[in-house]
Amino acid sequence: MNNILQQYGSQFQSASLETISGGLINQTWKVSAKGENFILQRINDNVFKEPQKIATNVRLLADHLTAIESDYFLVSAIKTEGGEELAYEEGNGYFRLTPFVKNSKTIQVVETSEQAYEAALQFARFSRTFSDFDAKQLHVTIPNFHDLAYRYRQFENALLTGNPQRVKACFDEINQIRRYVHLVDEYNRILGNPVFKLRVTHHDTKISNVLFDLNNKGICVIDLDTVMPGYFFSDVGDMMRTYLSPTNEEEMDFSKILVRPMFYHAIVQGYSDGMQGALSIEEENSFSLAGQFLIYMQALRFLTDYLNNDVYYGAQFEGQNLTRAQNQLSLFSAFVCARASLTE
Ligand code: GN1
Ligand code: MG
Repeated sequence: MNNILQQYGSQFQSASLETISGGLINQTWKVSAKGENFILQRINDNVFKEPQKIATNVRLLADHLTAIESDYFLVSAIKTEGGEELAYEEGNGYFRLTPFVKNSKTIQVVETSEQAYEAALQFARFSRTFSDFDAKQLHVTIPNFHDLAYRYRQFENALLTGNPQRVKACFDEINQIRRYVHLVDEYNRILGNPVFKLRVTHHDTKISNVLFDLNNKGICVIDLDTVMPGYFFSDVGDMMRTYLSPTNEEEMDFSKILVRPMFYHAIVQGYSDGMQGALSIEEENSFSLAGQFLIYMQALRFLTDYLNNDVYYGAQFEGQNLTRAQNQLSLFSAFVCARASLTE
């Protein structure tokens, strides 16, 4: 990584790197150089086909904050000595360097409902801060990223063009997915309804994308590569998907997958508080639908990738994406069962 870091100046000559694991798409390192810490991220340009769009989006948001004199803390990229927001090396790809925020920490697993509340508050605060910014100005860094109808079409294509042995072996999972196809129609209906507002949306609301201070209060959100115009469903739904169960999508013992009602209520409360009255009544009434959409979408995405020989997520062992899909289908069932009592 030396050639990349050198683009940021001589301070990085004897920098040390430590891998940060967790994400499935980009690679991340903590960089220490001359007593200061940074985060370096290699952008996966198979997924982000035009990495410059990420940099442009963050700059547009930063400019907006300056214009409205907001003190919102946006973690922007450090520029290379040549003034670029991305460092590039032939054969090595695109990188972003950001400061490591002092006295901050990230957490990997949501253990308390207070953490869920704080995270939801932060993701809502992020969207709310940009409520006077026209979200349509942002570039779409991954086209159709959270478009449920598009994800369903990809799944149907995989049934036709994917690995035929895998398609055959996934008879049960394919049927489970098909049983809930009405969600796709519901999603399409909703998108045509302007009461669901297009907002600046994060699209990757896992807990490790929130910075906490040392008193466990949220500071801000990070990992802004999927910030795009989007809907309430994406951020709320992905929190449901990743905070409700004490297990994550890698868990292979599906009997451990649970929906924790206190965590559901913490997300609803935190998100509503952070939006400060900006949600429409219809949005306020759609929290549980958001959970369904996003859990279902992730099951679809993992299963589709398995059928397509793991081209998108990769796999460390045979059947990993199938297991992930089964895990998300279990979570989906648990969520659907719990839904009535959650929304009482
Ligand atoms: C990917 O790379 P990571 O883990 O932040 C994916 C998300 C999925 C998630 C599932 C760009 O996010 O949409 O929900 O994996 N990001 C992209 O773990 O596809
Ligand atoms: Mg991400």
